[in-house]
Amino acid sequence: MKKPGYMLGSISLAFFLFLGVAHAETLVNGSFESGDYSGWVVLEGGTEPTWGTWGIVADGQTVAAGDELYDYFDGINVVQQSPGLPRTFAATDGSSMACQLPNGPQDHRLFQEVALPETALALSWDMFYENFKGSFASNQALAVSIRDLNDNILETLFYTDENQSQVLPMTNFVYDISQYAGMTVRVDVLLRANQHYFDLGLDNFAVLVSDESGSESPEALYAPPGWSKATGKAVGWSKKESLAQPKGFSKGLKKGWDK
Ligand SMILES: [Ca+2]
Repeated sequence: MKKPGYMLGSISLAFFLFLGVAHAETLVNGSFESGDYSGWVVLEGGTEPTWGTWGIVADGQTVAAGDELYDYFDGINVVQQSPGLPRTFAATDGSSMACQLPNGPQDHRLFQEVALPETALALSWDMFYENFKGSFASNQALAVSIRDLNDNILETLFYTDENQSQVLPMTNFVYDISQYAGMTVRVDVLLRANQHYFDLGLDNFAVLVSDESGSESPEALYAPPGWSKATGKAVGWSKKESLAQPKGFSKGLKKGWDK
């Protein structure tokens, strides 16, 4: 018969192993430390190359109205016009981060195809936004979704519904994606800025996996705010079950902001 202390130790170790999480290498350049969008696909709708900028900014960099910022989609420098400027960017991991600064009515996407390991637990990332319209709409919205390789949305993890504020400071998000473990999926950000300026910043995407070594990844070190130790589920943000599929990825409008 085992001693009570031994039993307790076994239970504690098993509990620890089950709860331990660590970062996986399956998602590459999630912190944009390459200084570009290596590993990612950036897209913009419409035909106006200056109506959106998928930029990379350095930690501490200030972008002012009238400054040029390189757009990694169109491959040109774009003069920035957002009323959110000047803005000083603060990376949450490393020395650089991603941003999208719309200048006119356009859709913008950023995604990466990720082979999730069987041990995948959650997707974690840091994000800020500021919507100058003052309200959200289907064409004035921000969504972070898991898509299949045919671009079908499997689950929308975050969506700017009526419960979300118009201005969000840099915030860590963590969502349970364990149901997609073993699958190759697209980790996808969609910004639809068709009515007004809508600034976005992103950093530190990571897939959290269960840590079977149990040695170097104490759960307390990795579990970000919002992660429930009790359930292994994301808390604090409501999941939206579905988001209407954007109609194509078209077309921007050759006029000012939609009313
Ligand atoms: Ca970074």
